Amino acid sequence: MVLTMILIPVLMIVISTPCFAALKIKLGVVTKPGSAQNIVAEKFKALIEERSSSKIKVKVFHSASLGNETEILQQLQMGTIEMGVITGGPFDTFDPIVRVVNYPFLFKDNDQADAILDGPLGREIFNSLESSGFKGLCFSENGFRNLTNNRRPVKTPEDIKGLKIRVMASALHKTIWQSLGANPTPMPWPIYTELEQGVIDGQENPLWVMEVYKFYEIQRYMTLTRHVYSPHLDVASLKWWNTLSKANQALIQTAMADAARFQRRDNREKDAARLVLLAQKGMEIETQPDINAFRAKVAALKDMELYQNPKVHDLLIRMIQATR
Ligand code: EAX
Repeated sequence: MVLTMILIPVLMIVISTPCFAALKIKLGVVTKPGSAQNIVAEKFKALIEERSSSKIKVKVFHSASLGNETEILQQLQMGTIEMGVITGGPFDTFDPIVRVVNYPFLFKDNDQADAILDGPLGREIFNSLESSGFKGLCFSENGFRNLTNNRRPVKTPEDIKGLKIRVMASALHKTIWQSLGANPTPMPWPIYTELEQGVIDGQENPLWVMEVYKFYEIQRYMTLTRHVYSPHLDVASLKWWNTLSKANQALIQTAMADAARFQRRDNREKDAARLVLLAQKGMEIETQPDINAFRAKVAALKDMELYQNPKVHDLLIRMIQATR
């Protein structure tokens, strides 16, 4: 009897403490189902719900239903949503350190990108992001970005002159395309209508985008420029993260890392078939552009204002050394 009198109140306290209550996560992505970001998000949802026996639930908000990537990042800062899978580009205005991973022609290939981003240099980027209110969990991928346009085949930077190219909301991406001679126009995702109506001549994105968003219907020429390796930063709101128990933090961190590894493999396995499909759909694909000429045009970037912050510059130099 006495035991029951003690046990019942104790049990009630335990059950009502937050770490036993179900945790609900709103996760924002700007792209539609089937996209790289959504594959990470859906895999994360499946893993975390299974591993927590549904004590942690995830609702994926896709197709920019929470706003564009900049707006999702602002909501993460405020803590009104919990997580996001966001392309590197739009982080630019929140913390210039992210420009380091978007530096043109930095990574030779996928393996090198993984080794560096999953290692201590990648960790430095996430550590820095904490002062802007983001908890970086891991890197998944958009992939190596390629140019498409509707005006002419592009093999050298001369062919780019004057093309109106949509770029992400990023000072770096804008400068890259200015340096290459284009007329870059920053615009949030999605951009199908603008391409279709000819408001812009072209855009740049990894191969999966041309397939999933059917850009082969409205873009004739593609060049395998692979000018920027574009990761997603899989992030949580730091404000929210700090309210979680250590156990839940560990569960979420591991599930997101597993989801990211799954998605990177999945994306890469599909690339060869995508090239075949895009050619079948009628795209003219330049597979061997003059990459050295492109590189030369952007070589001065690392000494520009964009990278003048000492912390950013220092990491860039170490990143470049680590990839040579
Ligand atoms: O993933 O805005 C962009 O160009 C991104 O790469 C887009 O969200 C597709």
